[in-house]
Parts: sequence; structure tokens; C-alpha cells
Amino acid sequence: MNSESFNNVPPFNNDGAIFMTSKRTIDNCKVGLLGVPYDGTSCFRPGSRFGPSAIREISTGIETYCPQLDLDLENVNFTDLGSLDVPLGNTISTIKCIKDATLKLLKHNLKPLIIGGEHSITTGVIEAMIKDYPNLLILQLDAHADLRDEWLGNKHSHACTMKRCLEILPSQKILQVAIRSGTKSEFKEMNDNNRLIPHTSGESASHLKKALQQFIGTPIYLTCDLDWFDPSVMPGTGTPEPGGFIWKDFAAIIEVIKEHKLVGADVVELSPMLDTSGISTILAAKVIRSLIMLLDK
Ligand SMILES: [Mn+2]
Repeated sequence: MNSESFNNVPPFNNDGAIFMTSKRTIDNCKVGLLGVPYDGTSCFRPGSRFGPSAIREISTGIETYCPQLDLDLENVNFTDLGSLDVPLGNTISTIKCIKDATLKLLKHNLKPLIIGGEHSITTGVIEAMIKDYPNLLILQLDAHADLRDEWLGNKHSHACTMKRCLEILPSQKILQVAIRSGTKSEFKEMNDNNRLIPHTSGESASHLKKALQQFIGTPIYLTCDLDWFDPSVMPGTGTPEPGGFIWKDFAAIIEVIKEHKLVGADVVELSPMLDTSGISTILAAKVIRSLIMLLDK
């Protein structure tokens, strides 16, 4: 889908699979899925451009019912708008394209759920989100801090995403959950600004719960870099980092977020060609199932 055709929502992407149980109309839908198949700055192992289609294809492999939230996707009105055509060689044009598409989703009263692609795409989404939600709070699940000012000469590299988001976010409010990899100065920045929220695998997300207490009713955007999960359960990602989390830990995060006002989310960095068993793609689809339900409020 190019950004021109997106002016007239629908059309929908009828060429390939859509996420299971998605409606093929935007009528009565509160949530809009949009794929962004971009991996132009991936510095180690590329391939996340194939994430959106892989997730859609595999989505029928999980149940529509979520026992944790006691909700069934079949009863949720959400729409899968297909994927954007992005200029892979040009990061700045890509981010602009994502911003314009997100603005259109918001104009149609659809809460955006963006499927990456690499993490750099988040900047474009946030540029659009702050128009409707100037006091937006970003919650980041990620192995890496992504606070570099530039990486390999590119200020819009996926290693710089949170730095760019901070620059465009009037509230400056980003909570970075259990980041476990970064430079000494990135960790200093997170700690000095009370942004690093600890989380222990196997426990409830009590630190996050406490940190979010003052933000009841504040619009929250969740950016979920799938490398937050442990490489044992998420091998299919470009920059895997040992020492990560499992599904139960994500479920603990969901327990906290469900009490808050989630207005948008993205799920990024799945690289299906590195996912030889398919388990990473299944995990990504299950994360998206939970987020569709949380956004449909
Ligand atoms: Mn990241």
C-alpha cells in the first residue's frame, strides 16, 4: 500500500494474509493494524522487513481466545490495513511516510498498532501520536537502550530510536523497562532521569506498577522491541541479547498496562528468516493478540 492509496481508507491489502479475525472494513473498528516492512538501518542481521507478512501468515496458529484477559479476538472489531510501501534506502522519507500513515489512522479514530520492521519506525509513529496526545507517555520494552545520538553516521538508526523520540516528545516521559544492554553513558542517562524500570523474571511487574501510579489516565504508547524477550524464546531477531524475558514476564506487564489508557503500540524487530523453528513469529503474534485486546477499550 502506498501513502497515496491510503488517502482513501479502505482499500485494504487483499493480496496476502491478514491478521486472524481482522475485519475488512474500518466500520466500528477502534484498532488499526499497519505493517511497516522497513529494515534499512539494521546494522547486524537484517530481515525485519519480512516481519509483518510472517506474523499475519502464522497468526492462525494461535487461539483467538486469551485466558489472561478473558477476551476473544472474534469479538473485537479491529482492522488490518496491510503494509506500507516504504522507500527502503531512505530513512527520513520512510519516517515521514509512517508519520503520514499514522495520522490517517488517527483521523479515522483507529488506535494504531504498528508491526515492524525495525525499531527506527517508532519515531514516525510518535511524531503523529503527539498531535493527538501531547502529554503522551512512552513505555519501552527492549533489550537495548536505543539512546545513541547517532550510529554509523545515521541519526535515525534503530540504535537511536529513543533518543529521537525524546526530542519530539513534549512530555519527555519515557519509561524503559528492564533494559539490559547499552553503553555506560546510556545507562547513566536512564538512571539520572529515573527512566530505567527494573523487572525480575518470574515476578510481578511491581516496579512498573509503582512507576505508572502517577500516570492513571495519561495516554500511553507501548513500543515493544521483541529482543526484550530472551533469545531462547525469541531467536528470530536482528540483535539478540542474552538474559531476557519469557511470556510470563510479558503477561505480568500486561497485568499492569490493562489498568491504564493505552492509545497505541508497535511490535518491532522480528526477523522471520532467523526464526527457523517459527517460535519467535508465534510469540510475536501472541504479543499482538494481547495488544489488540488492550487497545480495544
Ligand atoms: Mn530497540
